[in-house]
Amino acid sequence: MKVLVTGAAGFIGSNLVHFLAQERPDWQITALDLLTYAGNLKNLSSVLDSKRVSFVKLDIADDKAMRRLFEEGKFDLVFHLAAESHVDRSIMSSFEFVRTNVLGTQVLLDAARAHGVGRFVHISTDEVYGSLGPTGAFVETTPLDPTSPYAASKAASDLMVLAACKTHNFNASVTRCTNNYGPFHFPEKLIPLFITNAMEGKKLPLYGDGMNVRSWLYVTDHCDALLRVAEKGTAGEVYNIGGSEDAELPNREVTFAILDMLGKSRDLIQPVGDRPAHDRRYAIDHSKITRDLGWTPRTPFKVGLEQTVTWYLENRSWWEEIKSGAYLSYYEKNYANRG
Ligand code: NAD
Ligand code: TDX
Repeated sequence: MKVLVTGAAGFIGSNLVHFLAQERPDWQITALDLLTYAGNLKNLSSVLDSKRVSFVKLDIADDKAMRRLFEEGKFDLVFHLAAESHVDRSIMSSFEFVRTNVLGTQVLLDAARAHGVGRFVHISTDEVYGSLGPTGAFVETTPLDPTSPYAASKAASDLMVLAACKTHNFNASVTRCTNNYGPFHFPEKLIPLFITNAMEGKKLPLYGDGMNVRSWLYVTDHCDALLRVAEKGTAGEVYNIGGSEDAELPNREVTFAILDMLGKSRDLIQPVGDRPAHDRRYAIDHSKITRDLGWTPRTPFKVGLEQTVTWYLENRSWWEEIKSGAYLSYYEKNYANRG
């Protein structure tokens, strides 16, 4: 089986390559990534030693390069994760979000169809559904109502994938998951940012009243769901993927849990101005993937968070290297005017 993983040097992509290398040892995996600010080859160093995983640095929006890659690669299966993924960055500037997430996905779809790829899994997000009130959960038929430019670009890419299924009988499925957490998570997102800031004795900038709710999915549980969708999912279907029952929490509770695990004071919390159009709550009803593909999340939030905190404690050089240079300019720009 020849498999392409796009966005393979990012957070979920690198975890997926590790997971597939372990679970499907006979697969030949091509790990593709442009190595933007969010991509890091170190995330793949332990699997790149093996002959079963190879790396290519390419831009998914480069039509010629994608057609050449697919012609040579003869892939049976594609997991498409490459994306610009941070909401705050999309609010500062949306261009790369449309280029990679929308145009890049279409280029990839065209190349995959032209070269007879048998199965395509498009990794999307619950953010395409917009914001929930205090009760209820997103189901696969919830109307799309994205609020951020990031979420809008993901919604557009989902629709292009589903259109290819309808128009061209292309064998693709779309997955929409909640917030992931775990090793190799870039420290611009809430959990890795707050763990590493707390370790450095820096303030934890909590947006608004800290009561926005997210449902947290341990990244390995997500990878398990993606493999099931690839192998047993149905063309043209959307699958929601959600976290464990104890993982739906307001941001302030997550922040307290991180500080408690690190033995740090809650005085480190700094309430700051809110994100524009900050979605109040996400929650996923994942009964379809449980019923059809037998998947449920296995990692309770406390266990997953402890594993994650331990990983950041043991891999200080990984995140210290990231939190320098261009990262500091981004940080300054994003947090400067929040009060
Ligand atoms: P990430 O930002 O950590 O990784 C994205 C990777 O894509 C990076 O390695 C980057 O270099 C690469 N990339 C960006 N533009 C590219 C291009 N033009 N060509 C090739 N590679 C390019 O993101 P992540 O958190 O790992 O998210 C992976 C996917 O999962 C994304 O599609 C995201 O929308 C989706 N998702 C993420 C979460 C989450 O909580 N992290 C939740 C739901 C869905
Ligand atoms: O400094 C911060 N302070 C803060 O209070 C940051 C970075 C975030 N937050 C809040 C905003 C959200 O309510 O924490 C929550 C989580 O924020 P992010 O980690 O930025 O994630 P979110 O915006 O929920 O989006 C994530 O999940 C869905 C991923 O970044 C997306 O790629 C994915 O699609």
